[in-house]
Amino acid sequence: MSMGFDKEIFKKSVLFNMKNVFRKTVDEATPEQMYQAVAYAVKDVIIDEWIATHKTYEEQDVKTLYYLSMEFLMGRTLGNNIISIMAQPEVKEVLEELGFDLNTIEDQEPDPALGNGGLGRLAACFLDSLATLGYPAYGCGIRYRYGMFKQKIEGGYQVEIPDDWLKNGYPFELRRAEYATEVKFGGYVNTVRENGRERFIQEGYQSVLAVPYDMPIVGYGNNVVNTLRIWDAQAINTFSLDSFDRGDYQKAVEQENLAKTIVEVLYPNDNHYAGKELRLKQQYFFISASVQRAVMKYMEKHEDIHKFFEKTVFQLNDTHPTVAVPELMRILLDDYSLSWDEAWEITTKTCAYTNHTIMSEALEKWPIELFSRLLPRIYQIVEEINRRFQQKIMEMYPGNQGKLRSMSIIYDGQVRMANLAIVGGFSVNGVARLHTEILKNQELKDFYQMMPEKFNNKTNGITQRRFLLHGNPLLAEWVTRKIGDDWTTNLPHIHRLAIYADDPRCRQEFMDIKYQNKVRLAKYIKEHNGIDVDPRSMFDVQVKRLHEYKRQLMNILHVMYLYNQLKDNPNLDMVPRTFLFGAKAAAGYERAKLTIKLINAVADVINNDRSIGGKIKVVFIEDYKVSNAEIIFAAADVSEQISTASKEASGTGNMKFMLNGALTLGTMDGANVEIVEEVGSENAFIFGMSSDEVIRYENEGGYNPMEIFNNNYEIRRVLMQLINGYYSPQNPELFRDIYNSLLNTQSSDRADTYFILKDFPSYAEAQRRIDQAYRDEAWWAKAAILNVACSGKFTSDRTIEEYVKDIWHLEKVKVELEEV
Ligand code: T68
Repeated sequence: MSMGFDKEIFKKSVLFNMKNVFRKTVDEATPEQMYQAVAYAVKDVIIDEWIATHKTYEEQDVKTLYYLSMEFLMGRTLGNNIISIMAQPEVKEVLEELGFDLNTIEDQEPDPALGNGGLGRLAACFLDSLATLGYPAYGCGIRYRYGMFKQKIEGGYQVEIPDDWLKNGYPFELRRAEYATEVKFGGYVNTVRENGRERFIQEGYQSVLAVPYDMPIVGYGNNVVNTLRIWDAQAINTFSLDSFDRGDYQKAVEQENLAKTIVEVLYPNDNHYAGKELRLKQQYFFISASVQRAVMKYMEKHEDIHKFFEKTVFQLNDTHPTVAVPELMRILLDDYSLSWDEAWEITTKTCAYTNHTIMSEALEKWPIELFSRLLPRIYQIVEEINRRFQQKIMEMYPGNQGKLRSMSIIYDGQVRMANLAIVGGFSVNGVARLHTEILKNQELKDFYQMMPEKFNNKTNGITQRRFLLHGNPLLAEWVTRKIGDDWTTNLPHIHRLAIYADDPRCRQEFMDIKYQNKVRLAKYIKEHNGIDVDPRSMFDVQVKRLHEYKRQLMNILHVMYLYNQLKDNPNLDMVPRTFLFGAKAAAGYERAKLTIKLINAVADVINNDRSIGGKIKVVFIEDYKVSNAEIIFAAADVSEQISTASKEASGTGNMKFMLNGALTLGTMDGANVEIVEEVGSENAFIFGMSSDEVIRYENEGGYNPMEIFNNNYEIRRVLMQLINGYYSPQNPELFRDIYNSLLNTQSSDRADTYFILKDFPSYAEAQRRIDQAYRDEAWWAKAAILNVACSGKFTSDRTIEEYVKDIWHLEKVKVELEEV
């Protein structure tokens, strides 16, 4: 496919880089240096495709998507790029000839972690699919100096280590100083009259220079290379200050500091709004730069700004980029002198919004004081958007104060970003069918009634190129041997595997591969955590961000409950099981961090208890991230997707496990609903309350967990062990907060907000079904193969095609390389 790839040229390129960058020969090189030399050689191959792609886009004057996101959780690039240029066998050979192993070299790459979890990883999967399908797109984001922190476990506690991912430079990025753009903060708005029209001018502001770095996003075997553009902040040259400000030393220092702090670090909260001023600065910083550039790029080729939306679409990844709405308005009003109505038509035909959560604690609501001080002109525009929108509400629903209260953009001293995103765009989508229904019928009901045409669902997806082809080479080869390789770009074809689910030999082959992947994970755990796990045990895995609604606590309480049973009856007949956890807790989320400590405390007791004959092991895998996730999914037997129904908008880990042949243990939440629909409920383990039941309880003010505590001895015993020092003899009070959260009404929350005790009996029962089912290896193998076979819907290729058809309306592009 990749016409440009020549093994000998590539080898020379590696040797040349080694000499030129490190002044070394290959024999003297460290693996890290080898990684750099190889990465530059790969980039060299990619560059030609990158140039050709952008040339094609210009020639064909394509419509372009700007995927605006605070987060892109890319994971390592080298391995995927090598796969995408279809040169993996050759690169592997070259490295072997030079005395290196490709896996070891790939492991040298820092894991670019410019994201928290699902939302950031979704953005990365989308970029992969867009390039592979040949759609013109930019990802726009922030080049954080420090990404998601690295997690160490010390004494059972999480310790956060800064992620200095740029320490040795990042070979794949390209600094584009020529596209640097000024972004202004603060000051005040001056009104002047010009040609009978009011003009608004921001004065007394501070500014920073936004400098873009481009990363290539390589399509799979199609010569298409799109761009992830992440913005760095630099101090504006003091000499370019207004004459008025020149020599203002104080201001120069302040601007310097602003530039330094603005892109310093990714906020490590997922599904939580903290209201920090710096966060709003980050948002406006990358949005203003991205939107300015998009307008400039459009105007380089077109005359009429009125048709901007015909060539441009902005997708807002959650509300974090919502200032794009007033920023585009500002540019059209102030820089292009359009009327309000003209500007509004263009803006609302350009912007579209994706919602990723219904949890109220995640809703962005900026205090007016802060918002207007930092973005005075933007705030004026938001006020006017709000004034006009309120007028519309009053026309449609005369005298209805409830509608005003729920839908106003500015309300109760706050700017509500979701409301702004809904009003300022033409599309609002949820990320799984159930989630979209909850948006339409509960959370955003009034908006849905007023503008139903905007609402649509786009069930999330994942890229099979990373999470099967790269992450699970043994299974990928097996699948290809059985059905050919077109699943790599057409995942639904993987359904052809279904016929092999009934074949005993295929079942055996499948289980052998699973076993080898478990051995690989066991080795990883031994090397990184120093813990021995038995690959012959069942691997039961919950990896995702730590959050109360995801209920890692329910999982570990169940482990405690099982352990009690084993202590009562050491001969208990059960399949040996390894419970694996991986999760980062936001640095300020105390209860989440305490849950990590609890998991490790339980692990300590159980793993050191010889009397249970190794029937249970508990492992907390340190520093869960994209690169080890690939290894973990491949090795899983059971996929724990146990959020309180209605709380997990979609989930995407659930899809990665399914693709790798793990069986889902889950609630009817998020995309689990659709997973079960595809694979059949007989091939998954479903338990717990439905979202309707949960929402009904919530509306009724909760339930009484004390009743369960009083009536269920097993649960009571487990809960008492949280406060009697069973797992923390030195400090019996250590887990008191967790105990309280389950039984006592907290300051603002109901007791057991996430219905852990309520769902526990049904969860424990589902766990017993799993134990029984796993004993029948033939059945298990069949169900696992069927999970792989039925995963076709969950490719991000499908998700992207739906966005294109319903929202973006992009044209597919073919890129031809010129012969060299
Ligand atoms: C996740 N959201 C959803 N948020 O929780 C998950 N939030 O169900 C869904 O599958 C995924 O998005 C993709 O749609 C997040 O990951 C965040 O990370 C986040 C970050 C900052 C602020 C708020």
